[in-house]
Formats: sequence, structure tokens, C-alpha cells
Amino acid sequence: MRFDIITIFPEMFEAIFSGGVVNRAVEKGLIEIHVHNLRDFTTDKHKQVDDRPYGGEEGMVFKPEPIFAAVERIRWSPQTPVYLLSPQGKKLDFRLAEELSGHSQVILICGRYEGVDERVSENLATDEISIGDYILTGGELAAMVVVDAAVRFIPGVVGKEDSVRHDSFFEGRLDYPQYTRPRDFRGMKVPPVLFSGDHKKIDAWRRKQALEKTRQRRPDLLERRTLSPEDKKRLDPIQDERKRR
Ligand code: 4FV
Repeated sequence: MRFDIITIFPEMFEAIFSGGVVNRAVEKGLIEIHVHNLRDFTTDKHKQVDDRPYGGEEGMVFKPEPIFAAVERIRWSPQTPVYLLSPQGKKLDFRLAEELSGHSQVILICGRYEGVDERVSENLATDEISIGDYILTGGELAAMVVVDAAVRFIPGVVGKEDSVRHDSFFEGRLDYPQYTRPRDFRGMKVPPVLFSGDHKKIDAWRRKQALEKTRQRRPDLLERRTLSPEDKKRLDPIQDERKRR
């Protein structure tokens, strides 16, 4: 799978993709990440990529010409999805991340300043993606998040395949608590069940904890999924316990 990223700050990506799982995946040839400088697709000697907004207003807007030129040069085929990172986009979640990982090429456009000429979104981009309801100074960080979330779905990128399939969100719940040594840190103890060696008990405890955390922090996730009778049973005592309090 190949990501092509269009930005005026290509150097921002060097650091991010020079280590960790993503870098290892590149070295293993499982993925390719190509970062393109938008200025290389300008035709004027000032390599102008932005201009003042029509209708007046502060700030600058990215011009359409360099972006269209870049995408038309980079794109392998009309099937290649082109995403503009913007706060107006559809929210990135694990489903969208997995969908992206299914393409052989994905192009990501990173905006800056007040945004990008609307004709890019209307006539060039397949869609827009947002990583959250806040305004960033540029689309670069959002593009990094998209790449990092998507590559985990590519076989061989994350050590234990099944760990992706068992990603908490896959199962519509948050993750269960994790602990490591020491068993007692400043009187804060690891739940004994976790070193009981009784894996049935451990799994049940983890499931209950995950459901409890999901109910407390992300009840919306529970609404979206049908709970198995076991999970229902696991949850109810918690409900009753809460009612008692
Ligand atoms: C953003 C987001 C985001 C908007 C103006 C870049 C900035 C500037 N991108 N999810 N939230 N982009 O805030 O993706 O051009």
C-alpha cells in the first residue's frame, strides 16, 4: 500500500516516519510513504501556493492550480482516493482507517492558513477527512494520524495480527486496563486476578473492566452494538451496584 502526501512542509514527516511501527513497515516493504512538496508543482518563480481570499477577510487560501497539478502527476488511476484533511471532513474512526488500508494508493492533501480553494474539495478530492472538532495550524498532523491509524490494518505491520482484529473499537468497546511490574507501586497494587494464572478468570475480569469503562466513558459505543447475553449479565451487576451507591 502507498500513501502520497502533498504538503508545503515535507520535513515535518521525516521525524514521524523515521521510527516505530510505521518506519519498520516501510523497511519491510509493506507500505510506501511518499511526501511531495506542493511548491514543486507551481509554475511561477515565487513558487506561490496561496493567495488572498475572494470576498475579503484575513489570511490566505491555498490556490487550486498547484494542488490539481500535483494530484494529476501523482495519481496512479482515477480509482485512487484523494482526501483533503479538513475540519469539514468526515470524522476519522477505525472503520475509515481500515477502509483506507484497503487501497493500493491513497493521496492526502494537507492544507494550511485559512484553508484550500473549495474547487479542490468540489472537483478533485474524493472526500474530506477530519481528525477532530478543533482547528489545527495545518493538515500535516492530521495526515500523520490517518497514516498511523490505517497502516495497522495492513498484514504484517503490527506484530500480532489478531491484536488489530481485537482492537477495542473493533468490538465496540474501550480497552481493558493494562498493568505491568511492580505488583505494588507506592501501595498502588495490580489486581491479583492478573497474576492468578487462571486465564478464564482473567478474560472475564478484562471483559467486565472493558465494559465498565465503556459504559462510563463511551456509552455511545455500547448503544451502537448489541450486547451478548453474557455481556448484559456482566454489565447489569455494575448498573445495580451504581444504583445502590
Ligand atoms: C484539520 C482537522 C484541521 C484547518 C485550516 C488546517 C486546519 C488549516 N484537518 N482535521 N481538524 N485543518 O484543523 O483535519 O488549513
